[in-house]
Amino acid sequence: MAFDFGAVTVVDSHTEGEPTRVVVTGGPDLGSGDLRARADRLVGEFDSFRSGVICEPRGSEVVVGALVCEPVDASCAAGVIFFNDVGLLGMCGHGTIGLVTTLAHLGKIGPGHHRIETPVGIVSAELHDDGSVSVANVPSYRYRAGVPVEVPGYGVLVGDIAWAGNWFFLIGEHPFAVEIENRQQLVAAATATRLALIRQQIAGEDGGLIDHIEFFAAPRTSRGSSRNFVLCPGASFDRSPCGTGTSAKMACLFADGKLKPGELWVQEGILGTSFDARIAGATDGRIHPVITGRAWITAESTLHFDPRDPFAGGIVFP
Ligand code: PYC
Repeated sequence: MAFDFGAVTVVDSHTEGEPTRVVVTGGPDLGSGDLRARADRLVGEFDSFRSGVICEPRGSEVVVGALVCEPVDASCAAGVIFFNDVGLLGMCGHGTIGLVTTLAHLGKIGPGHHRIETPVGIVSAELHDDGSVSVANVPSYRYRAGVPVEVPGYGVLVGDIAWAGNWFFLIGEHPFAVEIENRQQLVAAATATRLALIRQQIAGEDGGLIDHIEFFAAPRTSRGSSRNFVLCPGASFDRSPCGTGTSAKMACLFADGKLKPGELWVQEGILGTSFDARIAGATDGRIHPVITGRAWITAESTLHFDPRDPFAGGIVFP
């Protein structure tokens, strides 16, 4: 694999605790196809670039990458492909907040509305004067409710399956303490649940892989509506309340008649940070979720990929 990706410059940020690394310049030539085709090409032909940017020693399994691309739709400010230590993400709410904050930091956009193309559709983001960002995610819906899954070592867990730019399994009733101190047990239980879903061939519509597992608990604060823990694809958990996970939760609440368009939903994450969320409207049973949060710039760097470096493509754990 040649590691000639030009000068790869990145801006790092965190959104309510969850890191995003935006690749601003450099990277492989993915052609000019639609974002889905370019994303498939990224992991199909240039996967060492994905792992080199995200994995140790340059990053870690917690980081979500955002490769800025030329959009196909000229009404969009940017196109973006999200990825992490194990592969692609369809959409990423915290990552979009990080991307918008980064583009503003670089002087490429100002306050106002911006359309952004992703492999799963166009989202829009509003950069507010106070620096917070509201993301209007892709239409989201609950696909199946109350699905039992036998999880070895944990018994039967029952969850809903929802789409919000990624596939989620959302579990409200469970024996786990949704506390940061309990993260190892949460990661183990959520990983066992994801494996059980795969083995029992429980999937999203059209066989979509359910790669995000979400546990819920009562909020910690009087302002909060709920608290969550979200296992991301791979072995890491979302430090933020997860933008797509919050969208999936609102889709389930809407389907149950428990959240109406316009009502505020404050989703607390495992670190105690929160997203303010609302359903902007609904079409054919699909909600239009809007998630608001903040990101903070943490670094601007140039990444080096020396072909003689045995870990130029990152350390990829088996
Ligand atoms: O905020 O949507 C999100 C997200 C997905 C995975 C990590 N964060």
